[in-house]
Amino acid sequence: MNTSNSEKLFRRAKNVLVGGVNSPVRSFAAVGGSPLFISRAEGSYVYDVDGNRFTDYVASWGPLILGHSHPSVISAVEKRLPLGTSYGAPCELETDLAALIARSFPSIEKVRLTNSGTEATMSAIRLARAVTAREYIVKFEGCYHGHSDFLLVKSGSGATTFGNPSSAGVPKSFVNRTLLARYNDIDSIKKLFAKYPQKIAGVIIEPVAGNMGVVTPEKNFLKQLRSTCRKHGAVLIFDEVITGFRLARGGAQALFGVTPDITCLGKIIGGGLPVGAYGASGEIMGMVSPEGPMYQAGTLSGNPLAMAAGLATIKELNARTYRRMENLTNILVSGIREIVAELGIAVTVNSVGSMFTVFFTAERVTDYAGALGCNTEKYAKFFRNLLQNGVMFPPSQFESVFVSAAHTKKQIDQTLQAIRASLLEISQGEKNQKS
Ligand code: KE4
Repeated sequence: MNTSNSEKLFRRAKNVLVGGVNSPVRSFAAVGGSPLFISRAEGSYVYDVDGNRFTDYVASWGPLILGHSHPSVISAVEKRLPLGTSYGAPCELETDLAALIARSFPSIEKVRLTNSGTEATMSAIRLARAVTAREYIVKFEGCYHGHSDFLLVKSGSGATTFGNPSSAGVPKSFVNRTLLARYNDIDSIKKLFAKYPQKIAGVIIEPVAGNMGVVTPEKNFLKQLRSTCRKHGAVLIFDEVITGFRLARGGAQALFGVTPDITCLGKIIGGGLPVGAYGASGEIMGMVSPEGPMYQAGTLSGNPLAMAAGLATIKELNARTYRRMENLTNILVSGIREIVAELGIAVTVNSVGSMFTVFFTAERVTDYAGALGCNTEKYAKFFRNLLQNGVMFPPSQFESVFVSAAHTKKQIDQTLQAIRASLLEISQGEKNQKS
């Protein structure tokens, strides 16, 4: 596969962009090789600057649930563009998106829109502290909630991918109020509440983790978390930046029937343009400026182009679309399980809705330790083989694969052929090593 133009552009990029990228996980540093520079994307395909076409399962890390350049999204942004790009003043589209979010999430009465998921979760933590007048927060090992200082502790996604789950540059004083619990282990939470009585402001969790790779909550875990937080007067924050409008129109909280106090959103609600949001009851959100004493702001928050793209995206998401994406995902995941069983490769696949991860381990992956036990070298080889076979998975073991509404059964079948060829090479490599 010729990638000479990408390599040339990467060399140029590295002169002025740190690592040649604007987000570390795009650098391919975890999987080897030079990152592909994309020239255009349409439907479920991305095209690199060397003219190679790939069936895309990164979906810009989640936002492109309809696939790339969906006609409704493009047309909505094209119609909006001549009216201006940003006003720094209220625009009706912001109310329209906030109202759509509130209609989709019964736990949300009022919303604040931001420009990223990081801003949304950072603000939600500040809000939990403002509401409770407490200082400690709890996050789960392996969950990633963006890069605000106090949440960069044993974080997943790129932080784990590059071996710095607790980042340099974050003073100890910034994280000494951040406590860590273990995913799917309710006792680890109960112990923290016992050790820090009346001190924990909030608990933040990815209700389905996407940043260890996909890790699903075990039976009753979220329900027990909900009751434990309520018992101790702590705010429960669902970080649904990935799962919001991904797993269902009402996100993971609809799927699992557990209601958080604050919900964070992002990705899909911007349709591929910069966005984030946090929302809760009117009472809780009443703490946020200008109604209340908790300050948070943003020059481009509620940007009309992002609002137009987000509204157009969500309007296309109906029960039939979700069912179709889930059916295609189940075909893909079942096919992978059959292939690895036939080839005798140690792989576990975790899957929910239209998101899944292929973990290179024989063990179940139910928490961060399980994810860290995976063979990331094998994942890297699998990733590179897939690229050679025209399929783009996320360039890290600790991310989610996303099926979009643009994928077809034919493409899923083709992807399974590419996966078989990619895994066969690994299996043969293992056999050669043994002989
Ligand atoms: P952003 O600040 O990147 O918009 O959102 C941060 C965030 C918050 N919460 C969850 C659950 C998230 O997954 C994210 C960001 N996700 C990563 C990929 N897993 C973004 C990709 C990247 O960092 O380049």
